[in-house]
Amino acid sequence: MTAPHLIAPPALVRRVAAQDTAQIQALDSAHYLHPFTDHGDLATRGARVITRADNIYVWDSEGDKLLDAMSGLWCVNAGYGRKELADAAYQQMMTLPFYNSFFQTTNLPAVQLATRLAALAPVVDGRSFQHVFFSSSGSESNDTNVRMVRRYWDLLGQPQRKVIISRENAYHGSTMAGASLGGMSGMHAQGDLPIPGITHIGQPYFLEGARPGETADEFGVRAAGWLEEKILAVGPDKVAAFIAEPVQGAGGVIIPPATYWPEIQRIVDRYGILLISDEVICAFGRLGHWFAYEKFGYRPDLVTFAKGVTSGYIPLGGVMVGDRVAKVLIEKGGEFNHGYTYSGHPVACAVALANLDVMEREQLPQRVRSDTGPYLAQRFNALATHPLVGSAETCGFVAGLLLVKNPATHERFAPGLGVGMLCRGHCFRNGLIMRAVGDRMIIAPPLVMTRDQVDEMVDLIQRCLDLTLQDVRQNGWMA
Ligand code: PXG
Repeated sequence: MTAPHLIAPPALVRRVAAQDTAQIQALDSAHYLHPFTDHGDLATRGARVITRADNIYVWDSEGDKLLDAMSGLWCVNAGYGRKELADAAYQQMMTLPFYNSFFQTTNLPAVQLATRLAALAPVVDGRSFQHVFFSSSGSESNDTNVRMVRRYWDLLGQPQRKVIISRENAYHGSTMAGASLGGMSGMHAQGDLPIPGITHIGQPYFLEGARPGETADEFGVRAAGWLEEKILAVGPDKVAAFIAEPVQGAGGVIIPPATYWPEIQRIVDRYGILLISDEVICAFGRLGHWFAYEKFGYRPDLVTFAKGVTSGYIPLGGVMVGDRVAKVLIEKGGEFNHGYTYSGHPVACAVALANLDVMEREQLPQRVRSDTGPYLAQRFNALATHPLVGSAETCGFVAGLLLVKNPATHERFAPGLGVGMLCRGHCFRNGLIMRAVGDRMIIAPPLVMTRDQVDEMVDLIQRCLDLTLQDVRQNGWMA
């Protein structure tokens, strides 16, 4: 593997003096409203100030080094400190920093990226993705999806087909449409969501949803069956599309049973509804493939992407538009009254092209698929024997483990105890960034991680689990 390069040598990186931290934190809470944050609470603690990063590590303003097992926010697939991505942005800014793609104009990086993505997206059963619609984020891309599927059915003379079915505990973004498609009750509770025409079914979470004695395969078929029940309840002629993440990310790395996706495919085919694969997290090597639908073998009509397409170096998202939808939009559509100022932004597209160069040259998806992914599985799955862990699973380079009171019975801790947050605190203090979603601890490491670094990460996780176990026992929360 080529060693990643620092964008600037450490000596040139502006060091934040230790005494600056408090000042930055004060300005932060005075002026900066953070996403998904309780600001009253943040003001009392002070935000951690991240100052620089390289490879799989980030540093804070106190000089602490952290192994970033979350790739920023599921996005820095190629790792930090990639000079060629920075160079691509610089070159493009000096050549053409911006031009729009409205009014019958285009730009070279956008054309090149669309062409390259069309070639990368696998053809399944003769269905290919020859077209791309660009946005700047996953949320915007899912707004595009809502407008595009409704337009598609309008053009086919079925304007009553408006309903999009999604799943509880899904995450599809934070715009009005994104949050509505998502199945997060806390988001729906703020702002009168979901918007009309969006409805949800249960998630394929075996540990939570299975009946006593039911196998994972049986549960997978039953969970997919909820889609058919919902289609019948809504009325098959009113359903436009089903949207789902291949593996739920923000919901806590929920990996569906092997039987789930084939059964979903059977159902969407039977009723002729469109299938949207939201691969904002799962594409670009995260599950060991360029696109995750290939791993599970289903045939989406639309694929949402963002994050990993630029390894998070610059905002870019979009929708891969399959032949079925593209044909109708192009041949019957006339003008599609939708688009963003930054659709096909030349700098973002140039960075994406450089990122794809890195990923192809270093064969990152293949490495995850056949080398580091299986190695992570082997090391991570062994954590299931820890006295605090009820289950530990991986899929490519995402992984989750459930902290439980009793691993034999999977008895949970009372939700108010916050055992996941306790564990997350130990991780931060021990140099590891790992997320807690309730009592599920989750990771999505940079795809450049080596086997040695997998060892380093899993050893840190093990230590933090031990420390959490100590606390839990001291508090009398388990025997
Ligand atoms: N779809 C999926 C599957 C996502 O994971 C989005 C859409 C929205 O993308 P943008 O770029 O608009 O944020 C996402 C984003 C978390 C977390 O807590 C996850 C995301 C965003 C913020 C927090 O894990 N995923």
